Amino acid sequence: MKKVLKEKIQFLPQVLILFVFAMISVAVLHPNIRKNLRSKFLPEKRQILSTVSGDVIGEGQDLKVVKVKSKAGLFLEVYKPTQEGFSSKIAQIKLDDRTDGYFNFNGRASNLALKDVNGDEIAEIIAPSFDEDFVAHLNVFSYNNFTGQFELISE
Ligand SMILES: [Ca+2]
Repeated sequence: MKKVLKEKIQFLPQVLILFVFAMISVAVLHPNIRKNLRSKFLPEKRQILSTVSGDVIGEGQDLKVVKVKSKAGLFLEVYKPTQEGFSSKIAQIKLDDRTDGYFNFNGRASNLALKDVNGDEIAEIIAPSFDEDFVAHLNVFSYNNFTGQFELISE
């Protein structure tokens, strides 16, 4: 009887190791746990939804407009090419809505487009989105030369 108890105690460290190993395996294999662990260790996921190029500030140079989705919401980012061949971010605009949207642009479904809508010969950025009630919004941003900012000109 005493011998059996002693053997059980001897096995205890091995059982503990097995138990810890099993816990780690569950954490690695279970998608939800893995997702939670990953979100704690990795930087915020950034998804590029769409990219267009055009002269959106009227300087005769094509700028790159990127529609981005991240945990913080929907964003438009505007990049200007530099002489060194890189591009520098000149604007980051946060959209009020969090869900990407599409609209009919020149007969095609588009989630980002450039078009001069106010007739000043400078293209506006058109970025559709959906609000929490799934109501579609067509966000139109125009560059203001005086403030150096992109301003929402649609409702
Ligand atoms: Ca315009």
